[in-house]
Amino acid sequence: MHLTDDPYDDANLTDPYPLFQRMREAGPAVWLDKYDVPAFTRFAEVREILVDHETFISGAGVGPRNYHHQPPWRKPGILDSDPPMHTPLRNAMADVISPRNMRPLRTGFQEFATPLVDKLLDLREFDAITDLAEIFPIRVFGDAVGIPREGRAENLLAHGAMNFAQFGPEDARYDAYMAAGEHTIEWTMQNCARENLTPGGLGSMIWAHADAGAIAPEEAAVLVRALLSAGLDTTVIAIGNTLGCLAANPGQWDLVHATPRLAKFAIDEALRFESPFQSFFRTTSRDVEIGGVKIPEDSKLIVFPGAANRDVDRFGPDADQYLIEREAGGHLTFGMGIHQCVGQPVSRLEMEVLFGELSQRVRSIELVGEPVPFLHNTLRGLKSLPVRIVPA
Ligand code: OVM
Repeated sequence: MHLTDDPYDDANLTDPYPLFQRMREAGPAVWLDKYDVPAFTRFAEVREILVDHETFISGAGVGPRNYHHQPPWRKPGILDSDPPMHTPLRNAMADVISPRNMRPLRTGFQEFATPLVDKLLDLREFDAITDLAEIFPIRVFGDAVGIPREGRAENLLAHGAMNFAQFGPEDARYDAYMAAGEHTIEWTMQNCARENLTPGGLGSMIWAHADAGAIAPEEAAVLVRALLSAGLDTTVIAIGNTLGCLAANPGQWDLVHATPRLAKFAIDEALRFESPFQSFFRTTSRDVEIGGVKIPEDSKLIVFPGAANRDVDRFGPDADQYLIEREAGGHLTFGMGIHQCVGQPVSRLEMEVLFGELSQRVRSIELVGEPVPFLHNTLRGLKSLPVRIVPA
């Protein structure tokens, strides 16, 4: 089935779901003529592709650029590699972001969440993106990794947006994020160096694996870079999207407020419903047939977790509704298989602490203006979310 639609144009990025539905209904695989590449939007095939990392490789890049024929934008790392290169990188990162290392972080996260919510309750009306969703991870995640406080706000979000632009087409929007992020590369790489990372932080723990000989020093720097470029924008957007969902669905906030342990489910359902991470590419390592299409070796294909998460065959006829009491746990927002997000315990801890605090102290969250979408080829989030909160 051929489609001439462009999932990356302004209208479809603003509201991708009608197109995603047409793509899912058109078949298990659709051919996007504009990009000359097969695309997968159904839950079953997206999952199948992600778990079969031997057929659908990452080592040729997870954007449209095929590293077998074009140079990578920068030194490949944990994201754009396959075993055996990927394995020690993944093991080091998994060891650093282990439950044992998460527990001590909770206190610092909570110590920042309490006064932040005090301040927001004083303000009553504020922008939930710039005054909350961005502020919290920039502080607590930056501290957890162990980078200087100064320079974070100016560098990290623009760096992430540039990085994630690599996972989509190299169009005018891509050029804009590349240009806007260029000035952040030096600051970011500087803070990946061992001597600039706070002892005891996650960044420094990555370097300990280089000291132990498990990974090379250059690999340690690239792993810290991965942490900084993958861990921040995604969490900011996830917090913003969760707030957006809850502001638009006051009945769902009532449930969270009445039963704060439901905050976890409100977060997971928001991750499913508005995936911060919408799409990326894989490359075939052999001739393969999937979803009724034959794909030759060394071809690119696009997967859309953001569409798979709305598949009625997996999530039921109400997949297009934000319902925190559903079983959202199987969503593909963090991927699946050997590349499944290794950082999710940090991101989830940040969100659980923040929404735990909000759920107890905030009676309601009301929209007081039109949310403004953040248009990006890979990420889906909000640039502005004007809200009013009422204290409990
Ligand atoms: C990177 C990177 C690493 C892991 C994940 C990711 C989800 C990006 O090195 O840029 O995005």
